[in-house]
Amino acid sequence: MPLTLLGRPSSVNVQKALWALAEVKAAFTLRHASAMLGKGPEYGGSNPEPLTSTPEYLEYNPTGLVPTLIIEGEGSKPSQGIFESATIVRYIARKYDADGEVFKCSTPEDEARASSWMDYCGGNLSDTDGQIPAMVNHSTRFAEKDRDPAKLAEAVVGFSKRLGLLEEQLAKTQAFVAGQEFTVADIPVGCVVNRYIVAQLVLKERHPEQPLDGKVDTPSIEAWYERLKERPAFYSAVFQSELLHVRMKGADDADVDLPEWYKEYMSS
Ligand SMILES: N[C@@H](CCC(=O)N[C@@H](CS)C(=O)NCC(=O)O)C(=O)O
Repeated sequence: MPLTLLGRPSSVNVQKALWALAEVKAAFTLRHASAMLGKGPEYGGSNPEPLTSTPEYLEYNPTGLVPTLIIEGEGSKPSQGIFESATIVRYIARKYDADGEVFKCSTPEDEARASSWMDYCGGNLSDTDGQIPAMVNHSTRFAEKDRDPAKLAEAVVGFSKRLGLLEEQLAKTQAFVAGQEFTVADIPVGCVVNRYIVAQLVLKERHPEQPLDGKVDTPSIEAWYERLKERPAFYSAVFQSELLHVRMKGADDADVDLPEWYKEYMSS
């Protein structure tokens, strides 16, 4: 069944869907959709009537947010929209990796272990008094005159203090979020942590003088993050998307096959 993903690769939640689709090598069409298109300095033009507020879009995703995955209807079967990034990731795993070759979640208990961390990521870990948006706003989304390296550093330091549980878990597993194997849990958590790591790359390259006083060390998270970077699907769908989003060098020098949607995004 043909798939269409609606969203923008600069969204941390869309990156989750892009990464999962790339892991299972599912064919899909990316259609750019966002209420933000035209608003931030990274986008040209204006978009007073975004696709995401049309009745057609809201039929598929009543939240009006991105991502939305559309399973195109066939014959008498109507198209179906799936929303909420964690649900999209779980659907992709179930549908395109039924044998658990990529995501090692074969029993209901494995699935529940992974799901706990996904829900934790969507709840407590991401509910951060604006730290996650601040990381991207002060790296790229705000007009240059409104970006404040001190605020960027404050968001990074604040978020590092929220990573205690995850650091403990990864120190225990010494491998992946839900245990010894890569699972769907690594996807949402990896996308959020990627934003945090890339914010630090921005600080290092553009504001090396900016102190990061109080930042908590997270060695097990960093070791896991390096393991994620070895996965071509993560590298292009998440790491490179974010580098491109914040206009950092190195976005196109990876030794991996870039997906078609990514090449189009780069040249748009
Ligand atoms: N809980 C939702 C949150 C979705 C969400 O907040 N998406 C943001 C982008 S990260 C959004 O749609 N922003 C407005 C837009 O881009 O139109 C999910 O995980 O899918």
